[in-house]
Amino acid sequence: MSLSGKNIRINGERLWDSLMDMAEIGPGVAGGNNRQTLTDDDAKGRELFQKWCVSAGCSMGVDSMGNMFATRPGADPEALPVYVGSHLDTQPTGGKYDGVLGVLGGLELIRTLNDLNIKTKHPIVVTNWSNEEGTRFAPAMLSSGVFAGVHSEDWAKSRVDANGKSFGDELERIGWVGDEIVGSRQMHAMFELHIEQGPILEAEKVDIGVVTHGQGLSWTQVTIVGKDAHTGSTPMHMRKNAGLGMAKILALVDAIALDNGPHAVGAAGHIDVYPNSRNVIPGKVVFTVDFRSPDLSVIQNMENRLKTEGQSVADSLGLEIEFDKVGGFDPVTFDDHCVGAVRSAAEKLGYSHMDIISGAGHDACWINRVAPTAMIMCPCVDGLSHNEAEEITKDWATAGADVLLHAVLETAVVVS
Ligand code: HGY
Ligand code: MN
Ligand code: MN
Repeated sequence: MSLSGKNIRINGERLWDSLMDMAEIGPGVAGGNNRQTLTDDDAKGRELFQKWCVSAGCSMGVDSMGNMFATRPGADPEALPVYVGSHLDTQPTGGKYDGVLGVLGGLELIRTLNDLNIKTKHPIVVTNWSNEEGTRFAPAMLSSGVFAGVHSEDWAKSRVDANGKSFGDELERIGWVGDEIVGSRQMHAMFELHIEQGPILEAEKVDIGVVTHGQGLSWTQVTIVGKDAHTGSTPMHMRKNAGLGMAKILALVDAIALDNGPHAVGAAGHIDVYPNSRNVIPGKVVFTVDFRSPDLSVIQNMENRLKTEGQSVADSLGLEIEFDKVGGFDPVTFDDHCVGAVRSAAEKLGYSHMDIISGAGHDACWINRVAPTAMIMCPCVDGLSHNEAEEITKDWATAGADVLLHAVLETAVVVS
């Protein structure tokens, strides 16, 4: 069948309806989602996704990290599959589209091929990667990292949440430990559709981001120990105020990122203060510094400055300080051929497009280590994400899924 290409599009209404149906599961408090990994809501989202995939004629596979794989058979069962997908887990105050667009955009691709009775040589597999966010169990992209051989399965399953529950126990509890060996699957290629989570595409009035690279990430957990004491009766010169040490170091993190601008960024999103009582000087604080840059040497320099200058801050205040690397990955260069398939799909479909570096981390960043990989991005309103007000337009979602469809058709080879 000669695919003219231009007239084959996904069903944007159906995709949007599926996004809205999934958003009903694990609602937030302000219109977004709180469907954190391995919670009962995550399990419900998995069940709904599986139900949809089975109705679309896919066979389901699940590996021992709970990664889900829905396979649409190809004409050549020996041909390695083309994978698409992303993640269904969300931040505690997450949006409806981060990750979910990539999973349901992949499902919509399958539904469209079924509607048009299109057969591809390579099978196509839609994936839901467990615990992309890393908010409940650090680090982010945990299960795609195990799949890519970056983390051992035992280490990953030993990661604990704020209540001391382990990934392995929680995956068992929700009943999503699969029988496949994680990482045993071979891929012909992988494409991940994702919202940009930044302001560039919207500001440039461009529909499609052709993601050539992903910036690197570093998570350093900082523990500062001082001494709990009375906030009223303890003279200032006698205090060992861990909170003050943290405040100075958070200002240092901002300065380090700005000194490495314009592409470096830095902040701390996770902060625990102990005992966190209004009239007790904090005796201990634990926080995670998130540094990112497209340049690995810049990330390393930022980490080194944090340690040396953070240590001086602690020494000056009589505090103990510890730095633990709890997550990170090097900057990523995606596969030229797959990136080319994304770019030519956007061109063929007449969508405006531009090359872009991903500011956020994604499962594709790890899968790029084991298979030719590329990403497609669509804009998001005000560049906002990891916020319940995250928003995209139906047109943006449709354009992204259309480009995903055609990039996959080019790679999976249409036979009829
Ligand atoms: O942290 C990230 O960049 C991703 O959203 N997990
Ligand atoms: Mn994401
Ligand atoms: Mn996210």
